[in-house]
Amino acid sequence: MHSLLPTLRRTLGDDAVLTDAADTAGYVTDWTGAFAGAALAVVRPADTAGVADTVRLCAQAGVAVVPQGGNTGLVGGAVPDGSGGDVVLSLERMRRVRGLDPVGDTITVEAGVVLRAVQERAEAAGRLFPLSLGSEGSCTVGGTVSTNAGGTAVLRYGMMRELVLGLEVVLPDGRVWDGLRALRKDNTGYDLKQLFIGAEGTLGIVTAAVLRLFPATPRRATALVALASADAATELLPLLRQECGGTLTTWELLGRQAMELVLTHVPGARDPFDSTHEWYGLVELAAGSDDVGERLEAALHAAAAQGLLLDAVIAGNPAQRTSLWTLREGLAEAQKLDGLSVKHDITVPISSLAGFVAEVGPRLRALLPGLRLVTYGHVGDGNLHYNLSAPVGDEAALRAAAGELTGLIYDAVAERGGSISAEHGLGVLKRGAAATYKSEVELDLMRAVKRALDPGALMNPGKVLP
Ligand code: FAD
Ligand code: 2HG
Ligand code: ZN
Repeated sequence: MHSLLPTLRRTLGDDAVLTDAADTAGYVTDWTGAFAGAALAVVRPADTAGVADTVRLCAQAGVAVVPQGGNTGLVGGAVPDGSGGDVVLSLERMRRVRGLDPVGDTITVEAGVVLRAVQERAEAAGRLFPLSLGSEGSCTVGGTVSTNAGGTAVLRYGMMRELVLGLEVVLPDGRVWDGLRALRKDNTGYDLKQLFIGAEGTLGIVTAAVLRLFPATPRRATALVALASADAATELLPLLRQECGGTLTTWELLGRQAMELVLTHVPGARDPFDSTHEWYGLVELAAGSDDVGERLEAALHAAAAQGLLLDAVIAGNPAQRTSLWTLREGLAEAQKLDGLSVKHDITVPISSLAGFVAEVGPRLRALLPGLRLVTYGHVGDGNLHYNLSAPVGDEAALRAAAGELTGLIYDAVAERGGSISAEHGLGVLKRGAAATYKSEVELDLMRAVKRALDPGALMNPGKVLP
């Protein structure tokens, strides 16, 4: 037995240190099933002091630490490699809400608090915490900070980076940085919290955060629209902005193949249109007291008058709204249930997005006939999940062609000044591609930051940095 284990048990208590394979299995395999490793132990401290003790003891023993929240990440960042030599540090026992300030509109929460619990706590106080993802019932504050998560309300509220005011972080040497400030203005040199947001656990362990709250938006208007092309989706955006103003919260896109997967695999999913369409858009407006229903109808009439819409269904009640959202939020699960897929979480300038779709699809199908393009995403932010599913019954063909298909997609993204990761991060999945698509100067700066904060390279090794 590694000598670190009895020390960790003495310091944190026996129940905080898991080593049996049956107990650690859920922590060493990721949500997609594509990344599986092994751990020396899974350590579950109950407070910041326990996280600091764990990191310090691991550093002294030369053992690497892999931070983990809800383990819903999609790039293999939260699970250890196959060596069995690393410790997984789970924040799951750190679930306290430390405070809510209704005047300053902030909530201070520990890293293991699940996103939905933050939303619910804000709602109970008559406020809104707007980050919204399909995984919100399992993903955590620490994970969403560390991946700079996006989701379906970024158009209005921004990504997690824009929602964080302060952080508490355990540094790689075990010291605690108390940056839990609830200030909108703080120009005292480098904005250190931004280094840890999106760092995917490679620079330290987030133990708590101060998050921004917003006025509640109980009035909502939601519609699914049928579109002739991806072009129509990007052309509609300025119109929606103009007609809906600040109430426009969501503008999502789904291709027909995506719709088919969700109809096939998600119980209760139903196509609300009588005929099939190539593309669909999900639009939602939200407000405190505005009549968003009227605004949405006016916007859809204006869009139809300009020939941008083929059809539209407006949710008439909360159940119908849920049913429209199921078509969008069920997609990740549907594609997983369908079998092998290759994910591309990409972004290009919105004005280039339709051209990207029109050009790249046919080139991919020419490389692999029968390839299913499962395209969906946050079109209002220029972010597509440009995912691939195998030709029916031929996963081997997709496996064999995956490298070439991904290269073609990433080259086309780079040519348009886009990014190979819009919101999921680099993790293990994309760290090799980052070496190709990031400049030497950017990579040098990233390595310099890593060396400065984690000279022993013990924080989530093998992730993010090529
Ligand atoms: P984990 O998966 O546990 O970890 C993610 C990364 O953060 C890892 O590198 C890990 O080491 C690190 N980390 C975790 N906690 C800490 C911490 N306390 N300190 C330091 N590092 C830490 N993502 C989006 O952006 N938008 C979406 O719309 C979206 N939808 C999704 C839908 C589904 C169905 C699923 C399964 C995933 C989706 N995701 C989405 C991806 C994922 O949910 C997010 O990346 C989320 O932020 C991960 O949170 P987590 O707590 O599960 O983190
Ligand atoms: C979403 O927007 C998520 O549904 C998941 O970011 C995307 O699974 C995916 O590729
Ligand atoms: Zn997404």
